[in-house]
Formats: sequence, structure tokens, C-alpha cells
Amino acid sequence: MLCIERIKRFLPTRSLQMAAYRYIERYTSCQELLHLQTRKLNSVIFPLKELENYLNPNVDKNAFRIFDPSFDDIKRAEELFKPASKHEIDYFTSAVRMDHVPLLSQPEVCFIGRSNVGKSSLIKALFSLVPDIEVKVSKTPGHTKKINFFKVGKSFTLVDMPGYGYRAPEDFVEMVEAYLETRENLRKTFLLLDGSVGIQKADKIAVDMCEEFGIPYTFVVTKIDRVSKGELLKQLLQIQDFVKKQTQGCFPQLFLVSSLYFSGIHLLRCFIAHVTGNLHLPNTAIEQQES
Ligand SMILES: Nc1nc2c(ncn2[C@@H]2O[C@H](COP(=O)(O)OP(=O)(O)OP(=O)(O)O)[C@@H](O)[C@H]2O)c(=O)[nH]1
Ligand SMILES: [Mg+2]
Repeated sequence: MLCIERIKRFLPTRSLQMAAYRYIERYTSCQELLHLQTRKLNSVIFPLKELENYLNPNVDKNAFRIFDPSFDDIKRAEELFKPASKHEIDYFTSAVRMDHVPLLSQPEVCFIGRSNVGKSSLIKALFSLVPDIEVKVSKTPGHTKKINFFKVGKSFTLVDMPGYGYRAPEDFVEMVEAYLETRENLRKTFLLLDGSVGIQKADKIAVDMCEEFGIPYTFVVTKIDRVSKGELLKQLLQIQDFVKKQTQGCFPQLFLVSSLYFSGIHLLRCFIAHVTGNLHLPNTAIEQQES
């Protein structure tokens, strides 16, 4: 696989870099995964499990596979992320204040995190099977200024939030806190953490907010393509320890993603389908835990 950092370092001009990016292997759909060897397949679908191999055998790995769907389940979930005649997937609307937020009854999941952590890129990757959908991403922190709603047919809504921390919009608190506290159809909040730096002070404030409102949330570790396995593992163990000791409402399994290479995206699609009530997973640990 071509490495993004190497492309940037060795190719002098932007146009050459863009040409090289086209050759990066991207596995947007399950169909493209079928020809991969098991090891590679696992690393794309389930990056967390791949890291297990590097762990000391004494480390408790229970939290690594609570949500452990089959490849068939993942394929079923993918269908929800493909547009069809009666299943339109598109940007719906934006809001800057709570009274602009649309009244929707279908289940919703939202993405929060520090500016630049990769929220919009993650939504873009989740929607990679939707031609022409526009999700704006930017190198400049503080790019997303509004709460953006994306409807997935009548099944669920994905919500992209402005980031907190550096260059957050001024009215961030009124906008995001009010949404998180009052949104009745919100099934899950995904709190994104940058894989190279782990949990920061601002993230702990966001965690406190989720805990205080009693909303279910899940950590997603982003940009895993940017860090070495050793560094990533170190961050993961620290985050897992934090989840275990200092949280109540946090789902105990971490989700790892690279929106650039699509690692972890298929699994996250499946988890979203599940938490929004669109995919039942009989005989899996997660449904037994919930029943
Ligand atoms: N290498 C790598 N870069 C990523 C990944 N995800 C996002 N980025 C880059 O990180 C930068 C910020 O991405 P965004 O998705 O706009 O971040 P955001 O969290 O929506 O930022 P705000 O809207 O400003 O809060 C962009 O330059 C992305 O290309 C990833 O998985 N890998
Ligand atoms: Mg954004």
C-alpha cells in the first residue's frame, strides 16, 4: 500500500501527490474486500482485533470483541448505506441553534470531538457508497460551523457536529450541549479521539458532559493510519483503562478507524445499523448483553 506520508514527503508538487493518491487502495465496499487474504481482510474490517496479536497474553481482551458481527452481518448493514429508489441518502439540513434543529422521529447518531479530529471525514467515508453526497472536510480546524443532518432513508440520521477546542464556533456550547441534552431520538453519540494523541483535556470535558446527561456514547479512535502499531496500542490501553475506571455510559469497546484507507469503516456501519435498531444480531455477545 502506498503511504500518504511518503507521498507527501517525496512528491514535490500537489498535482503529483493527487495523482499518487488515486493509487492508494481503498476498500469502500464488502465486494472489494472479497479478494483479500484473511489477514488483510481482518485488518481492514476489524483493526482492533489485529492489534490483539501484539498484546501480552495476560492482558484482558474481553473488551476487544463485544461487538463482533459476522461478515454476513457486515454485508447486510452495508445495504443500508447504499442508496435505492425508496431509500434516499442525502444531506438534509443544518442548524446553528436548537430551534433550527429539525423534528425527526427516526433514530439518530451524532459525531462529536475536537476540531480536526476527523468527524466529517468519517461521515464521508461511511457514505462512500453514495455518489454525489457532499460532506465537507478541511485541514483547517473549526471548519464545520453548524450541526449538519444527513438522512439515511427512513432508517436513521447521521449528525455531523462542529468541533470543540481550538477554533470552535463561539456558540458551540449552546448549540451542541443543548442538542445532546434534549435530543430524544439520539441513540448513540460517537466521541472521536485522535489515535496519535489519545484523550486530551477537552475530551474529558466532553465525556463529563455525556456522563452528566446520561446519554450512551462510544469512543472512536481516528487517523489510525498515521501512527505506528506500538504507539496506537499504548493509546488504546490508556483509553480502555479510562473507560473502565472513569465512565458509566461509555460502550466498553473502542472502534478504530482510518477514513483514508477505510479500516474500521465497515464495522462501524454495522454498529450504527445495530444501535439504530436496523440490524438484529441474534446469537451475538452484544444482543445477549443487552437482553
Ligand atoms: N491520515 C488521515 N487523515 C485524516 C483522517 N481523517 C481525517 N483526516 C484529515 O484530518 C483533517 C480534518 O478532517 P475533518 O474530517 O475535516 O475534521 P473535523 O473533525 O470534521 O474538523 P472540524 O469540522 O474542524 O471540527 C483533514 O485534513 C482530513 O483529511 C484519517 O483517517 N487519516
Ligand atoms: Mg467537520
